[in-house]
Amino acid sequence: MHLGLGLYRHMLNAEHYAFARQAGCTHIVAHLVDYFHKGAGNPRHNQPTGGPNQPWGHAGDPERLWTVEELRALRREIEDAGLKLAAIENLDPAHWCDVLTDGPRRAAHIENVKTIVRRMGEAGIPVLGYNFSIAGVAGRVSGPWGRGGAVTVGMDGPVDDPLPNGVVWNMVVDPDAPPGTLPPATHEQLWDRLRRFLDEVLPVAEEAGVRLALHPDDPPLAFVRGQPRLVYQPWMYQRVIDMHPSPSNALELCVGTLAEMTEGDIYEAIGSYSRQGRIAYVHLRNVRGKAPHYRETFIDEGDADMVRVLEILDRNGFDGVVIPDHAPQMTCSAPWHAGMAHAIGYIAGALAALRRRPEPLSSQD
Ligand SMILES: [Mn+2]
Repeated sequence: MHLGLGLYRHMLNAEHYAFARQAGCTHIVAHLVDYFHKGAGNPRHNQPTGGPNQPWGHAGDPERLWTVEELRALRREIEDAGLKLAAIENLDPAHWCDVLTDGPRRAAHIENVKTIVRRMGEAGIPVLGYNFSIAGVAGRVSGPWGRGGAVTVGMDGPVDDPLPNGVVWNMVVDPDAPPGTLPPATHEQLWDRLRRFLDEVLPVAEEAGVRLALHPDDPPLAFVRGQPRLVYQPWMYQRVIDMHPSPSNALELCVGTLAEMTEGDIYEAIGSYSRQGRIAYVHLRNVRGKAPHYRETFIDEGDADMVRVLEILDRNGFDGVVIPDHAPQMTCSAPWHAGMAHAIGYIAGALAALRRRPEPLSSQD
């Protein structure tokens, strides 16, 4: 198991690579989508939140896909800093929103995804994290709810105001969209859209040597903003695995999102996915409560036992990358960095203790 750090687009630079190295990370997960673009009230030193009904920001240029040259340059600068590029996290909704909504440009948007996957293969980037969600990471609120008053995010009940036209995946994809709202899909339609997406893209991913890694729906609810969600209980993740036996059909396992789910047992679920070898990489964070009433917490103060999670992954031979997911903002002049350094240090300590231990403490997982 390897320790990594996820960096937002504006953090993909030498300073943040040095920070990652100094904290003990060996890998980087890179976000190429600028979630903060034109996003008023969405500070860049925190995870993107928007408001319960406000999108993060504006999506990128629909006509400009990431090039092989820029992907290679990114990998090279990360390797030059003594790190490895483990994954690209998230597609730009500008490039594939009609795959999510089954819109009129769906065929072109599927080709966009195939092109990006092929280019990642050419650039030697092994994993593409994605989030097959119409509303995206929406409906959350922010406040001083972490230990000692650290600012963190959470949810205060369902958010079902309909999604306006021109917003997909919590970003503005069409600023000139006519007034009105996006008609709601059904759960069956959404699963069918995923099936068609995997049917079309997985053969390309296999050929390119790229794994597609699905993040569960955050927050995990049956509906957010009137749109259905795909993976909002642990067994639905298994349904994704069962959909295609391809090793390129993998999970971006988000432990915090799993802990927010109302059904199942996260230790059993993580044991099962890891025994099947279907976890591409892991988001590690903790939470108190369950969707739609929960708070993100420091990694060592929530409901879930992070050491037990790492122990399960280790015992089942998981050899991928673990990154801290979101962390609370610590009160200082570098709130994001301090929150991340705290989480990384905690994970590094837990991994060191696991490596020293001759036998796992518990054997029921
Ligand atoms: Mn996550």
